[in-house]
Amino acid sequence: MIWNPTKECMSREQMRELQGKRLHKIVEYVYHNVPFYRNKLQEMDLSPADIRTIDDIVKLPFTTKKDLRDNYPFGLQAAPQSEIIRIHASSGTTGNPTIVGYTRKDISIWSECMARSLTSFGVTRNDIFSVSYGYGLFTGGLGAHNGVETIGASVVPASTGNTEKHARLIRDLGITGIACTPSYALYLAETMDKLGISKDQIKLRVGAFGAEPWTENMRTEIQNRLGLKGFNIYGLSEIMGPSVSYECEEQNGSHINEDHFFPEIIDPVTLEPLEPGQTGELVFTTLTKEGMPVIRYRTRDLCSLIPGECPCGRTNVRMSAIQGRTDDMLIIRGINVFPSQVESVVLTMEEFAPVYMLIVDRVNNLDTLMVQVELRPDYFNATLDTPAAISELEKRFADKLRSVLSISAKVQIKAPGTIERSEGKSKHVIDKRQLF
Ligand code: DLL
Repeated sequence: MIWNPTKECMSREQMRELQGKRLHKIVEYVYHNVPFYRNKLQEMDLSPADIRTIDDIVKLPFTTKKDLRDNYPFGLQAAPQSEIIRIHASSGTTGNPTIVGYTRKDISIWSECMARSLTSFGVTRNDIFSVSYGYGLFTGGLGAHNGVETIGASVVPASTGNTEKHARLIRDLGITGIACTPSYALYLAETMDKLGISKDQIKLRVGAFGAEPWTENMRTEIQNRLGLKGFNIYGLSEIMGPSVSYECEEQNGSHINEDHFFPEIIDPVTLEPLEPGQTGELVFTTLTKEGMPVIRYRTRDLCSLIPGECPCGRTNVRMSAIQGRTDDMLIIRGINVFPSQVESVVLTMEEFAPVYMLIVDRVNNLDTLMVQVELRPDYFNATLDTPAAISELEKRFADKLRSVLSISAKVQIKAPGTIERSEGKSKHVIDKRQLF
């Protein structure tokens, strides 16, 4: 089933024409409403009149996460505040999160994209569907929720946490679909084993998994343990949230909602466009967004675009699975974490030297984060013989980290000089998971 055949199956010529018209309109819109873009265009001697077809996109400047940070909180917002009906936020590389406001039309387009995705996964109004992405500032929960309501299935807003209760609800309500991170799906399977709930006592048949990288091995394991078919869903807060792209039954790449989000692949070093099929950095331009449109946003995600027709009938272009990132962002339990956020906390505490290490692992299908930090020699001598002081310091550090990262971390305070130094670029992460 296809939710919107007109938009998901249009000819390539029609799509490019539509994209060209929308690009012209969005450039005109940001030029008049966002001084940041107007200045950038003027510096390049460009005016909206220069952008007529989708091929003109290469003339436009890129936007980066740093631009969003520098314009915190509302500097890139194009619509007046009275038109904004929802605000989401995602982790920034330092203390400030990235703020994204949505107008009513934005939310309605997002719900439509989410409905396209769920329909592609085989979800219908007859399903009982649990949304187990976190609700809140993260786009996963509310984004998926609106899509389920749009197609008319019964939504169970389970969110994350309280997994035992959730497992029982899946059995007792006969829940047939679930949206969550792939690692949460495995954790759920484990919880069901613990509770003695077997695969034949539950009716799950569809999973919408995303928000973090996952492998084909993970897909097979989740499918075997929960008895469902798992589909990939991709998105990012700066562009929309879940449903920027989605798999179809062919499971050979994820179709991009390219009437709303125009994709490009560039060489992350030269910034030159790459050919279809080549792997590089994914760049998106929002073609219809009103709240916070972005022009050529560098996602830092590495993947390729898959040329050619898909047997499912959809004509919108597909992207491969994400193969890595060009920056040091980690995704831990579905939450984006930058080592620089940890550094910003370390620097606020005078007891610590600016030497730290994040150790990420996956234990029983749950991501774990341990942060090691070194005491400064003067504090080391002063606190050595008072274990109570060390544990008070650990607690203070852990609390500060939790408030900045939005996830809890184990902390380990180390003696001066004991965290390994690297000779070249300093290394702050040991990731023991095998995600790509
Ligand atoms: O993770 C939005 C989302 C929610 C997508 C629920 C899918 C499902 P952010 O928190 O801004 O937004 O994180 C965006 O997560 O740039 C990728 O690096 C990664 N990511 C998201 N989906 C996938 C996926 C949401 N399916 C960042 N596969 C992105 C691999 C993914 N990585």
